[in-house]
Amino acid sequence: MPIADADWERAVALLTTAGEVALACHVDPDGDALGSMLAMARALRSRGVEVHASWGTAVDAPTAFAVPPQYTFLPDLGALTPPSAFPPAPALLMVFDCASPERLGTLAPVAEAAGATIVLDHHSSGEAFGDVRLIDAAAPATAVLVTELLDRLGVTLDRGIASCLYVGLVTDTGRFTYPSTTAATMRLGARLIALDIDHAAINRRVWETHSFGYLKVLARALERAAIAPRAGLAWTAVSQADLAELGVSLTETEGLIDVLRAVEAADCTLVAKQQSDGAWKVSLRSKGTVDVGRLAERLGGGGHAYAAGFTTFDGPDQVVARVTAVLDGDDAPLTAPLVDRAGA
Ligand SMILES: [Mn+2]
Repeated sequence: MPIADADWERAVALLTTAGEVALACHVDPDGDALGSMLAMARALRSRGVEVHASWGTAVDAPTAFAVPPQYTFLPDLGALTPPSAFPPAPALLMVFDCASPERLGTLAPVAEAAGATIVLDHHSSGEAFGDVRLIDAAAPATAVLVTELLDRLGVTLDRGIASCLYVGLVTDTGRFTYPSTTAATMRLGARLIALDIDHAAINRRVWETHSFGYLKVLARALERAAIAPRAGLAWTAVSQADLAELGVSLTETEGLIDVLRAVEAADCTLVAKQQSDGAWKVSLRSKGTVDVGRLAERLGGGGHAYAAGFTTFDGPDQVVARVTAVLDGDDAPLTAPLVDRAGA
């Protein structure tokens, strides 16, 4: 459902009077979470607002506060606030790309304590939270919603803001290839490129630059990949041992699932990645037949029709058994057309 004008206006009113704003995105930020938050931070600073921008870590699995290597070219990273210095009870908090307060990890209590919270997100599932909810499940990226908010605030997009928004857009649309991509998505891409961003360098850095260790992790993951033919599922797993032996961080393995996704025999792709606390973070992708968002919900997680996930302490074999049981069942979650491409 599109966001009501009244909600946009409430967000604009809160932001127009705020002298200080705290911004947070989800733990283990991806390109959209990070790009959306950094774009907003830069825009607010250009208006003279004092900004604190950060993200927490998983409550049970503390990790260092570090920008994933593929995003270290983004502007203003030096102005990020470590989570330990984040204001515990800001008058105004903005939350990006976060379907539930849990996804804020160690910063979740801030959403409780804040005077007002504005949530910008495009996940269809999750626990409703926040005072002003700018949520559009049809939006291909949170960065699209940030752009609309900046337009409504009358912010002129500079090259830095445009680079941040472009990273959010290009990562969550899989370089404009996922079904959520519409004519409007391409028009926004064109608008950002017209602002003289170095889109070729951004794409090379985000998609085509890896450590040698990552290629070795990829080789292991592909070696152990398997297909469950009846369910149409291709799957693999990456353990903490793989990562430790090859000196690779979890955030570096974000693109692994896209490699596996190429398997023709599979409509559905699953990658289980072991977290530092031993839990397995399970990512799911669909090429269109299965609604993996609803699949993930049945297994305690959530997400979008085409990209979703859940976390469990069960090992990969048990995870695959549970997922294939749902996919092989009579009431397997199938997709309905999500996007009105002609209208967008
Ligand atoms: Mn997103």
